[in-house]
Amino acid sequence: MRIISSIRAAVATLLVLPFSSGVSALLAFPGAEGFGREAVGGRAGSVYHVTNLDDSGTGSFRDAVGGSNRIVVFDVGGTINITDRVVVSKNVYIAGQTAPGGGITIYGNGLSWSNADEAIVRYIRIRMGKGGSSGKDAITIAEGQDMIFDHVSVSWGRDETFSISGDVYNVTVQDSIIAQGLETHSCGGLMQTDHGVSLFRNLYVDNKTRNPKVKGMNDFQNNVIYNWGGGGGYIAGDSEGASYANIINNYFISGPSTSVTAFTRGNANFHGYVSNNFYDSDRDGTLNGAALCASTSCYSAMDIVTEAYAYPGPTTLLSPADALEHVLSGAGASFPARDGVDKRLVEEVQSFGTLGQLVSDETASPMYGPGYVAGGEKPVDTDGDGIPDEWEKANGLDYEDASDAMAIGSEGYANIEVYINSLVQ
Ligand SMILES: *[C@@H]1O[C@H](CO)[C@@H](O)[C@H](O)[C@H]1NC(C)=O
Ligand SMILES: *[C@@H]1O[C@H](CO)[C@@H](O)[C@H](O)[C@H]1NC(C)=O
Ligand SMILES: CC(=O)N[C@H]1CO[C@H](CO)[C@@H](O)[C@@H]1O
Repeated sequence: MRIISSIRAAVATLLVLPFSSGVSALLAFPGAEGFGREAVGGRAGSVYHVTNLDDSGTGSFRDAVGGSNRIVVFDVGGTINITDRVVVSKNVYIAGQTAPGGGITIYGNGLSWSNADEAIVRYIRIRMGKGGSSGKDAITIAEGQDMIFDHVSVSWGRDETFSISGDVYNVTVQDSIIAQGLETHSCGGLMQTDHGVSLFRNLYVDNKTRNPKVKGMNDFQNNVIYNWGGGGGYIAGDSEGASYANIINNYFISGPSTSVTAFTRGNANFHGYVSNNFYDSDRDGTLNGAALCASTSCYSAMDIVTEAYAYPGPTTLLSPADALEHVLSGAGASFPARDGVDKRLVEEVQSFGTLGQLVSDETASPMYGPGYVAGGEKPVDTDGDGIPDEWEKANGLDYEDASDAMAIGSEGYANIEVYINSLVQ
């Protein structure tokens, strides 16, 4: 098994080649992978401090992401309640890992990254909820290019929870939790674009259907899918349009709501390279899945192809069991710590079949809304450039000179990026 995994990892690495431009462009951050791995974020811009939990106005999250070319850092932690949807601008790096206390939760409505090219989004919770706009997603991307979502927790979408649909190029969603689309639609999300979506090491949990629904060009590796409902787990296209997907080393686990098998609604237009996807269907409280057979009987009626598509894969391909362990220990906004919602979701998966439920109101038992997120204290930052004094001193910067934060260092990153990325390496 280990040898097979490492051969696969080597193959995955080779597969990157056809997609590199020759000059190796800078990764969005160390560890960025897949189609969205070269997103630039706010590197050529300035630092914006979120200084309050207000819905709008100076120092608010809405104001922070409303302008382009920004690296957004958080001087406060806690829950930001939003009434209207938030629209994110181009070239914004949202560095949720900088928030003190329990980190940041955005609650009450959803966010749009449509046309927010070059987005980097890390360690933040987006929990839409029943008060959000009817018929809208918790996260929507309808147009745009080069975006990476890393360690994001997204839940309670009223339409889809995380939806990429339309003229969208080169997006990655990695190490994230996509959970509990609200009834009655209860959807994990559409992932449909002909121009590249990578989904690596994510947890899809408690959605009736579309966990996800894939169309177009898609790379689905090392994900964990738990407690999908009668609408389906991985929906293979279900359409006329052609799809070309890798589906490798994922782990599907049935829960109390699961009534259909892992793959549904495939047809001959859906071309899938499938390898070593595990399925634990017995809901017996222990993890004991096995690899799905590599034939159409296990993969709906998709067209199974023999060679993987040459998409930019994960640097390290995990076995399905290791992927599960990795996802349970770290997926979602897990720094500085997971919130009560994600803890509950992870416990559901760890019940291996017995916990998990219908949610049409996130404030009712057993979820109790977004929960309490501690505020915390930001570290001392004399020049107010977003980099704490202690780190500036330890790394040869001047803690009384704010201009060094956006200066580009030898690796090609702005100094503040080196700091914010170091928090979570
Ligand atoms: C998407 O990425 C591929 C390779 O990674 C690149 O060739 C293509 O130009 C990118 N498309 C856009 C619109 O950025
Ligand atoms: C946001 O709403 C939640 C309850 O839904 C509450 O606990 C929290 O204090 C609110 N946050 C702010 C900043 O008002
Ligand atoms: C959270 C949620 O909506 N879960 C759904 C999962 O699917 C089952 C079966 O369709 C539904 O009953 C659940 O509501």
